[in-house]
Amino acid sequence: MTLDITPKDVLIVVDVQYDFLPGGSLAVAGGDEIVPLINTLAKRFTNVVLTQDWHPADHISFASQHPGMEPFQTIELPYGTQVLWPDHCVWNTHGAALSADLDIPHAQLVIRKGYNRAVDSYSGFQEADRMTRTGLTGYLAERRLGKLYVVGIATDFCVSWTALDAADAGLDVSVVEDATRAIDSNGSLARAWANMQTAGVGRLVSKDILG
Ligand code: VGL
Ligand code: ZN
Repeated sequence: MTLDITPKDVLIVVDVQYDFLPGGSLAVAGGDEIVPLINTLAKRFTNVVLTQDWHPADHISFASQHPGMEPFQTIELPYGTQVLWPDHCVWNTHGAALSADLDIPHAQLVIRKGYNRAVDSYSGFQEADRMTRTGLTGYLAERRLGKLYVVGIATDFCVSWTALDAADAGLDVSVVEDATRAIDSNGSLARAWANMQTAGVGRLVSKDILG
């Protein structure tokens, strides 16, 4: 059965940026493969929101800021455990740009996140301190928008954190699995799906929408 996408539903396209695509500094395997599918899905939606990871060059999530530490190790920060990353998505660099292969001219909002040096922000809704809001909840409420469908990169970080926050806000949210790709560091992908299942996030494939 094909799902009925209404004019009130929203596709959230997470972090389809060069640094997360093959050749980028935090390349996610197969990230480029999902771009055509995301473009096809986006044509079914009246409302598309894009997110864009957008860090200052000295961002606290970068291993380069912590002498002796390597990417994918973790540190403890005031807001909790932080995975350290290669430098990525530094604002105004090519790596931070949205892929030019995205063909979604009708996208209406780009949420930038991770611009505060001392706090990471995987979710499109709030920073990792779980206090600082991006405004996306208010935008969706004011526009009276409905169900959310989340696609993009990376399934186990920015996609799942965005979906979990949406569920937490009481929104109806699903992840379209074949339109995502994962980093999968230290079991993060299995953990993300378990957390999403517990939170009531739907798990779909693109065929459920496209037929
Ligand atoms: C992301 C790690 C660091 C993501 C962003 O888009 O999933 N992952 N920054
Ligand atoms: Zn980042």
